[in-house]
Amino acid sequence: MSRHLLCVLCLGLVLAGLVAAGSALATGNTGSFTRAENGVVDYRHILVHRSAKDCALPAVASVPDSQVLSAEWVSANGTDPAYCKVTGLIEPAVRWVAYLPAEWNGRLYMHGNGGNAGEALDFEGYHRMRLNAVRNGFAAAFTNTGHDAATEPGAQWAYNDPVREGDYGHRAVHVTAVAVRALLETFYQQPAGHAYFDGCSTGGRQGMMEAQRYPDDFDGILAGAPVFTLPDMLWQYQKNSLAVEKTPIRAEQLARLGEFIREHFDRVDGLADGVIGDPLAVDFLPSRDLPRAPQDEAGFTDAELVTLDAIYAPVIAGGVEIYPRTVVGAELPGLVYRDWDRSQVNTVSAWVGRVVPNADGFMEQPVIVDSWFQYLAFDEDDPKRDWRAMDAARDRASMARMRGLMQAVDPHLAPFAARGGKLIIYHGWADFGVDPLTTIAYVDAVSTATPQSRDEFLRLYLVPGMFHCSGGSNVDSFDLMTPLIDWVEAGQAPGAVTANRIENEKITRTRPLCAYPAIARYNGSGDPDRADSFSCQ
Ligand SMILES: [Ca+2]
Repeated sequence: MSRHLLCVLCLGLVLAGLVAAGSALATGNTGSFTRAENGVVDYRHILVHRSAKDCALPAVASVPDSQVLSAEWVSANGTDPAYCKVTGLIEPAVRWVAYLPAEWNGRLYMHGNGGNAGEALDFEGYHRMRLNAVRNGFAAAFTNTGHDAATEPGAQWAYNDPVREGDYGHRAVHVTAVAVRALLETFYQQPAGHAYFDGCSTGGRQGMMEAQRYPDDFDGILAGAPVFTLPDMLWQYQKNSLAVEKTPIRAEQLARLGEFIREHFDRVDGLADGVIGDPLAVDFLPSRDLPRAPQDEAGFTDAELVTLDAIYAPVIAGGVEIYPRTVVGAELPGLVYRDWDRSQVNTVSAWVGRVVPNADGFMEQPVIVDSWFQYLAFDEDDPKRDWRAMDAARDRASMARMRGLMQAVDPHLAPFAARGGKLIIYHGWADFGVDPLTTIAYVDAVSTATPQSRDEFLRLYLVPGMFHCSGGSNVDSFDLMTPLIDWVEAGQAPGAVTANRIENEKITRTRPLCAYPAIARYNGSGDPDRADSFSCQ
């Protein structure tokens, strides 16, 4: 009976993990091309026309190093334009899909993956991203990175498989970009004039990897909330998971924590709006600052304060900081979308489902660290490895090979900059899954490592209150792709970009996103829900 119960729990955990992976898939920001009319470059101008007769398999089958598996003409339907859908395979298991529009603007758009990747090529959220690009005239491409998450969930697919680890790490996006460029040249009888990459989370890491390793693949790269310090980020997840396993954070205590932070730190940026606009100006240590039980009946116990101190602390291994401290902001409730559907929304803290159980009792961080520590973080895999028993100071050296495959921390972007490449990175200040301080540290490192002025090829936009890639307590809908294209093709460097908060399909707030290190400051008067009441300073 107890064994049966355990299995039911096991299954529940696996299913919860799949559900979480599904939602992580769709955490990509979907604002690209939404402000096309603001662009200097008219990328909706059509250069080449194709029809169903051009979409026969023999006609598109010749792609070097790639097997073309299918070609299917998809007729226009309502607002969806007609396109030729082509799928292919690059050995050993990198599957790709490309949508080639009947009316082509001469450009390639490729979007990235989420979480552990391995998504189905027809996954609805990504299909919609590609259609969005096709609607604007782009050919659109995507790869599963060389494994299938449906048959091998979590990181199991990487068990003793360095080839697929390398495909997921960096190779799959590159070889797909090369293959689809060749396909475009065959189909349209002319090469793509410009190519763009758009990804968040794992997709953000892929974008940075492309700029660092394969600088010729893309002219413009939009990289959101990049998970680029793998596998070191997992030590942060391990630290948090050990802490909450010992003393959990109860839901009512998380609410009190959020309330304390709002009450004490919301105004630090000059405006009480429920958004921590300048987290770097906040100094917070739970055991020093929070009210204590039992003196305060709504206070925190000593054990709870130990857990909270651990969550906010950096990871130090052998005297070296290998992952930064946690900034405040993610505790506050904000919008969380269900899968790719922004109309299905929940309002919770970003801690929920990560280090505090969600309604299904699921927490993502221990599940991720468990699977990755067994199959994808260490140079030697071990399905019996207990994530709790690992020690960063002792065991981090055993990640050297995997760091080489997974991390995208090389700040030397000179080749990318020299060929005219432009990189825009964005990151939510209230991203509890991937610390925005890692991204800031990278951008600062690029400034010193690359001879060209960083202003000429790299922008960072930090989004106050935004969770991982989207959602949160502030604005989260913005089009950085249109300014990126203007930068690449018209030499117009991006400045402040207006972002929206959208609720029930209505814009309820606009704010400027400022290029780092500037911060959007309230002017002291005017509607706080209007972007023109703020200045980048
Ligand atoms: Ca504020």
